[in-house]
Amino acid sequence: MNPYQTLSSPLLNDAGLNCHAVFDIASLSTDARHLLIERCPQVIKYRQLILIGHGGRQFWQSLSATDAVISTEASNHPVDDFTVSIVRQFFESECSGVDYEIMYPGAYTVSLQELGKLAGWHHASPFMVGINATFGSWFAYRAMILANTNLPTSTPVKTTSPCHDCSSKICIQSCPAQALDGGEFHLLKCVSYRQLENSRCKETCVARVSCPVASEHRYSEQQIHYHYGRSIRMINAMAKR
Ligand code: B12
Repeated sequence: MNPYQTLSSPLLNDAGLNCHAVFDIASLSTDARHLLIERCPQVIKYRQLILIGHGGRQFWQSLSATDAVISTEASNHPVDDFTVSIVRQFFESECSGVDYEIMYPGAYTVSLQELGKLAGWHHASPFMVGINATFGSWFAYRAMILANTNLPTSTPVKTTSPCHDCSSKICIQSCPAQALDGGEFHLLKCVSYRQLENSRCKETCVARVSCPVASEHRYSEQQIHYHYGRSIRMINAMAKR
């Protein structure tokens, strides 16, 4: 069990949705509550906010074992579809009759990384994706749900950033776009380099892959290519507009 796995649900955990944080909305800071209300007004109808993520490889293995075709078509969202179907099954079987709404995946623009900070999952890394001591950067936010549940609230996991003790800063040196120079992430350098014909980061992130933290949890090549393939297609589409 990892320190973020606070719900014992076999449905979630067997699907690799093994990171959970339950917040009582009324106990959030006033600032966080206002931001949430601004971004998703429905918040006022619910008691709890549940953040669900995956850490490590199990999620992809479980997704691959379903009939979902892991398509590279931008219109197809097997990761989100699989997550939503597991979350719905979780509510049907383990929180039956409870009102809930899935806000992510969806159209709402709440910062998942800010929620991850509140949950103690997220430390900033030089390469923009969050990092934590258990999974390194090999975790992501898969669902955010508002619900009238009475689940036990989770205590934020307190850890220091693994980047703190990293003396080599190999990610900064290995970025072919020099997009991490000076310890800051330069999105434009990253994105412009990724769009080049002979880019080494078209369907991967050389800096992220070079990070030694929790490399045993590193996604498979197929999963890395899937996620970065999607983001490069989104970037290319935005550039054409
Ligand atoms: C836009 C986006 C991108 C854009 C980046 C554009 C940019 N300007 O940064 C693009 C398309 C390039 C991108 C790519 C990728 N992304 Co992206 N992306 C996002 C997205 C949708 C929003 C990020 C963002 O703009 N955040 C800042 C915004 C929300 O700030 P804001 O509106 O100004 O809000 C501020 C305040 O109002 C306040 N706030 C807002 N809401 C709330 C709520 C609370 C409670 C509080 C306290 C505060 C608060 O905080 C913000 C200030 O920090 C997030 C998902 C999400 N909804 O968070 C994923 C996300 C950041 N991406 C993610 C990933 C993994 C990637 C990719 C690696 C590919 C992928 N999809 O797997 C690539 C690689 C990036 C690269 N090197 O090229 C992950 C990171 C996971 C992690 N472990 O940290 C996220 C979290 C998605 C996920 N499902 O997990 N991405």
